[in-house]
Amino acid sequence: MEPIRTLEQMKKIARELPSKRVAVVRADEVETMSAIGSAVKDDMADAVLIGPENGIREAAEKAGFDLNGVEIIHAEDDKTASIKGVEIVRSGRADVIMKGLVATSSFLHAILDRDTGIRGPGVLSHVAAFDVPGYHKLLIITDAAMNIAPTFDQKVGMLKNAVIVAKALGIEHPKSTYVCAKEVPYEKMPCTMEAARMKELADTGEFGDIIFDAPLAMDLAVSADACRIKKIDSPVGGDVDIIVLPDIEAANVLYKSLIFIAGGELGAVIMGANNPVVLTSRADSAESKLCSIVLSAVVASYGAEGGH
Ligand code: COD
Repeated sequence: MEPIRTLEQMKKIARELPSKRVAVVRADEVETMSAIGSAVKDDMADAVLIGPENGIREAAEKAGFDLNGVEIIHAEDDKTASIKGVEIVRSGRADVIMKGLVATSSFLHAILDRDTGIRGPGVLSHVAAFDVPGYHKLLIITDAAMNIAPTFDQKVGMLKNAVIVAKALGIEHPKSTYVCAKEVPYEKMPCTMEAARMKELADTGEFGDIIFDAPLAMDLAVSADACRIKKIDSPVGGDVDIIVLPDIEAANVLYKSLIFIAGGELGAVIMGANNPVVLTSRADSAESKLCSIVLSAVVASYGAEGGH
């Protein structure tokens, strides 16, 4: 499969794949309903909607989504809806779980529950694939929304999760880095030391057949001109696919800057659970919400079929 370079290409691939089923927790919200409705109408996903039934029907009417043939599971409150959603995914009746109007913490705790949840063996982390005017391909960043101050081991898990997303997008040898403020290890900047440690680990093959170089500053990761001017010869420089960021602040600032300054759209997914999880941000556009559903469906197809 050719690497997917834009979100439009990703949607085209999703239409060609067998539809994955998305369990939407508290679907009684117009924005969520519009996104899932667009994905269903455009043959990119199927849905099961969980939450107060009247609210779901009202939201669907406002979103212009015909619920004929769509399964609705009534659940009055956040906790019940979250538990039901997770149960449906656990039992294999859906492939992806999505957060609607439910509070983030109720939703994540149902997923993380050791007995009834769908947590996998590793870290859960947020992976966002950006389509940004001014960059020549998708730019994958992690973690802007889940891990607040990740340890080194959690960052290792974050990169592994992002690599799965890259591979699901057809990027066989994702060029990856840990972005810092400097491109040489420097004791006074702990991130640069950590990035150098990640490079040592990458050299042992811990991340599979990716191309890894770090530390790199942001300009060097995305700009070949910057590499030339600064005389940096890096196999990742100017052509990065995946960027690991030091913490949620750095990643969230980059995420919001790519949207609000650079005009980017994105698809995002929480990886590391047994199924992809969609957790959109209120700041995401309708298109980005749709692309998050589509990205999660593409990742679910990749997981289920061990490749597309
Ligand atoms: N991966 C795997 N397991 C995890 C993870 C993770 N990322 N986070 C927590 N767990 C497990 C723990 O091992 C433990 O077993 C259980 O879950 C509870 O762990 P706590 O007590 O550390 O977790 P909480 O409840 O304090 O916080 C977990 C959250 C994901 C809710 C927390 O990290 C958080 O609030 N993240 C930011 C979410 C957010 O607000 N995002 C939107 C704005 S950017």
